[in-house]
Amino acid sequence: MRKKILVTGALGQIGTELVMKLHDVYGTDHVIATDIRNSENEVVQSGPFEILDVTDGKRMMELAKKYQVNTIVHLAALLSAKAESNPLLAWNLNMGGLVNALETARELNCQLFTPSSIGAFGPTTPKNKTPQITIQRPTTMYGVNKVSGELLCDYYYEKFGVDTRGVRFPGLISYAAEPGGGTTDYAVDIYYSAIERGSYTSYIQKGTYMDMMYMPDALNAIVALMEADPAKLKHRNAFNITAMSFEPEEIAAEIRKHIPTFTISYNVDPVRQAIADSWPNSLDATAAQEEWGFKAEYDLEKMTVDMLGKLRAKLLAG
Ligand code: AKB
Repeated sequence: MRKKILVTGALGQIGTELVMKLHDVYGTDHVIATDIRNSENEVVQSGPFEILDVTDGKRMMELAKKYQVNTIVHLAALLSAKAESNPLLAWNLNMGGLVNALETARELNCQLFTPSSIGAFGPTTPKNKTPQITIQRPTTMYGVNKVSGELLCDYYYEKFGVDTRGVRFPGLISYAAEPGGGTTDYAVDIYYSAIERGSYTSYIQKGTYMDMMYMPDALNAIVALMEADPAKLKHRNAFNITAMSFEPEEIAAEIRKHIPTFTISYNVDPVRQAIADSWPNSLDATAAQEEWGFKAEYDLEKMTVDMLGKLRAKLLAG
């Protein structure tokens, strides 16, 4: 059956690009974009758009019924650093929104995709090539939300047969919409700053490795997993995926290949550094590769060429 998809958090970093991709794959009328705010942007102007606060389960259900959707892509969430500055809000929004999405999916028999994150791991997790199944004792509110969300999605599949699917995203790098409130955001900020100022002051300390991925690979992964043959999915939710792992000096060196005078300095933010230190250096994505053919096309070199080119064009256009 052709998918008809309700997307929450459609004006966020992932949603802004995912909605346009879903228009291409499934047709504009088959994608209902929703967000808590409105904005003059192509997501709002190019197809169905509705205001939705994901903590309002009644409204989510009404919209899902109104448009007769059979799939929900639930993206609305507070990211790690923001969640740490307001843990109770994070719990209410991240968990309340997910429960509403799961209940809507259960009642209307929808497939549900929702992302987990490298934030679902903690300081006692093996740091390198972190396995698919391993110790998960995160020390952040965001991590607590993500682990709870993974378990809740497994529960709704086992108990109610809801077709839940998800990946653990690494830091996502993109030029269309800026991320907000994450720990890995430095790897986006650095490109803006390189073009606009020729230098960057990093809030993450040199030597801190984290997994990262360029947005086109993240979007392909979402569609590939949503379309994957359920008979082949042993894990279903929270698949480890990654494209690259680097630390600030390495991304700076890559940028320097294109902007030779570029410099990086450090003014470390203790909160975000502590979060980064509690996360893995690199994930093992074997389960995603074997069960639904996950493959990333962009490494640091290829991403930097594309990112600098696209960002320059965007910033020039004003
Ligand atoms: C964050 O930094 O909070 C996010 C994530 C890795 O989930 N980008």
